[in-house]
Amino acid sequence: MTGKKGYGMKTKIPKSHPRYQSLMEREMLVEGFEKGIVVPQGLIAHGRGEAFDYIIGEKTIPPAEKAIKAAAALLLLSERPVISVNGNACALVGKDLVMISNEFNIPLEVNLFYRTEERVKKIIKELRELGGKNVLGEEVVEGIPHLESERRKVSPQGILKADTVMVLLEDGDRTEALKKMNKKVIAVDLNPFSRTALMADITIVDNVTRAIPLLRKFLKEFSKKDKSYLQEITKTYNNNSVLAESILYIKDRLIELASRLKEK
Ligand code: PTJ
Repeated sequence: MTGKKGYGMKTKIPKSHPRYQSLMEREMLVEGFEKGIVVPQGLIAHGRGEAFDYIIGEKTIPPAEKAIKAAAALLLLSERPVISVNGNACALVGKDLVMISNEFNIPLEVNLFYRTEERVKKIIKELRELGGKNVLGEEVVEGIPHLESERRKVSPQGILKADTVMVLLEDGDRTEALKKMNKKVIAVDLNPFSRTALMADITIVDNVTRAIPLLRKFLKEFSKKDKSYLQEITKTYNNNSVLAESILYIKDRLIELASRLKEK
């Protein structure tokens, strides 16, 4: 990858670099920032995510895979699922989200914490240029009660009437508010301690760049299964115990890394 103008893609990042994937994600965010899709705060939020990703070993850990399977089953069982897209999600996994949306008839709704109408338009345009057929978020109502942030503005065709909302890199308040509206919430958040992670019905503790392609794979696989198979997955899924598994995974990994150092 070599570069255009601006901050992004200036430096050639060799594919052999041990941190190639992580560095490329930064480039995607910087490019999104230059296009006006990602906010500067989004760059900081990604840094927090990176730290957790480093700790889990930058791979999809078994509890995350369990949560992704449950998310695929729930999305297929839901009558009106919606995927909420913010700036970071668009920059990192816009194309994958568009493919999921088109293939499984799940609308994408642009919903921003740092909302400006200009940014909403830019993100909608980007998702449409990536092929998105059902992208909402421009015509909104103040639909989420007791939520003061800009995220309260939702589409009457999308999040307002959704039974399941998938949120990526989220702040905790809206998850709580969506739960109060009796909606099911699926969250992707590398931080297993965040309020979003604790409040959601299904929390995927994984990087969106791995979780979303894997979700697509399970959606494809599960769309061939019957309803009772999917219901069994959602019925037996327990988010608290899966979250606990993620935290214990981190604990065991840290102990192992520390013991290896001591043995040296
Ligand atoms: O585009 P906007 O205006 O809606 O703003 C988006 C941000 C991300 C700035 C906004 O939602 C925000 O401030 O989020 P928070 O409260 O910082 O929460 C983001 C969460 O996502 C944190 O818990 C991070 O650990 C986590 N995170 C960051 N990068 C990733 C991630 N989780 C999964 N994959 C990532 N790549």
